[in-house]
Amino acid sequence: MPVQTINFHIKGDSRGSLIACEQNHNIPFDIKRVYYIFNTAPDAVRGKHAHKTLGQILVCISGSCDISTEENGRQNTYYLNSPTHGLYISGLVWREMSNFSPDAVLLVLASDYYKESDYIRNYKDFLRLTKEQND
Ligand code: T46
Repeated sequence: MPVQTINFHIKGDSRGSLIACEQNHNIPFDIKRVYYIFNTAPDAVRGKHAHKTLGQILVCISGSCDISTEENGRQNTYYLNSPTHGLYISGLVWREMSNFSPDAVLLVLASDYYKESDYIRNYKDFLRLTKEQND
């Protein structure tokens, strides 16, 4: 499945909670890059692109935001509001992030380094590539 929700196992005790992300254990790829998005304007819409090969797990470790996805004609919106849940996106998936709360910090674990050549930033190109993939 190109878009999957992930529930992280919480190590908790009387002091609080801890979640560990380990490559090829609970994260299904080698983690080559970590970035985080914060201070997002309330009306901002980020993303608006797909990737050719990148796999990513998105976790809203503080606050909340919406992740809208489209793959193979299927559209969904996921409300991320917990450090205990992630969204795994791989394959040809158009994604948009919006509705960021003022305290939102969106953490992203990525399977590869930043490569602009992996981005599909034109929606018509995304639809064409989706069609080619299905032909
Ligand atoms: C994605 C969503 C969820 C870098 O230099 N290195 C990086 O690793 C990244 C991610 C970005 N950048 C530069 C490229 C742009 O000049 O930072 C600037 C903002 O990047 P972008 O407009 O692509 O950011 P978003 O929030 O629209 O998308 C990002 C990721 O780029 C993308 O892979 O899936 O978050």
